[in-house]
Amino acid sequence: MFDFFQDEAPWQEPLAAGAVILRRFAQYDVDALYRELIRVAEQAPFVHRVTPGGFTMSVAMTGCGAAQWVSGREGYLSQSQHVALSPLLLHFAQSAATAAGYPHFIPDSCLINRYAPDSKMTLHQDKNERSLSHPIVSVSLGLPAVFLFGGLSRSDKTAKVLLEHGDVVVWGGASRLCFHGISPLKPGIHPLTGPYRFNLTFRKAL
Ligand code: MD6
Ligand code: FE
Repeated sequence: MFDFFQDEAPWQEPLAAGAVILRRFAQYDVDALYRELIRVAEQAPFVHRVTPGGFTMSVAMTGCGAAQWVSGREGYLSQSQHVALSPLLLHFAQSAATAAGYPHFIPDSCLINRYAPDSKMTLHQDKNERSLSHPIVSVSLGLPAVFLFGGLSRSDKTAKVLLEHGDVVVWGGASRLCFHGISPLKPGIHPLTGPYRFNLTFRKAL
């Protein structure tokens, strides 16, 4: 076992109304979450999707659960053939949501993003979920990345926060439609994930 965290207790950092960073919340679950991610990717390999504008995304994606992301324009597709959202993932997401003040969150889907060096996520809103009254729980694994968190309009100023291995962001409520993104990933090697950053986002999509 690697001692990534030197037994630092988790702490919370408010990000915006309804949004909070749970620093190191996943510290005891990172190995199990990573194993789950590998298991999902063995059954549903990572792919680089093409955006509605015709650009191939630098981030590779997979996922599990009832709904899989298809593209910005098509939104979610309910799939009969899919990798199940495991009890471990479900319970993890619910405990993070509860810690952030959303005790009734029942996700049905988990999207998994893989960032290699220079991969980025341009500013976007997550608005394809059927009900926006549910929060999103986001877990970062591996290399650190700069997370951009803006307002309800694309041109709003963005806060820049570093998300590190084991950090969790939960947001809903007034912030649910805030624009956000990830700056190009700096190259590095992480003891668990090697040259990658992974991000798991749990949602109630359907
Ligand atoms: C990422 N995250 O952290 C990208 N979306 O790699 C997201 O796009 C995201 O972290 C909705 C809610 C939480 C997120
Ligand atoms: Fe997003």
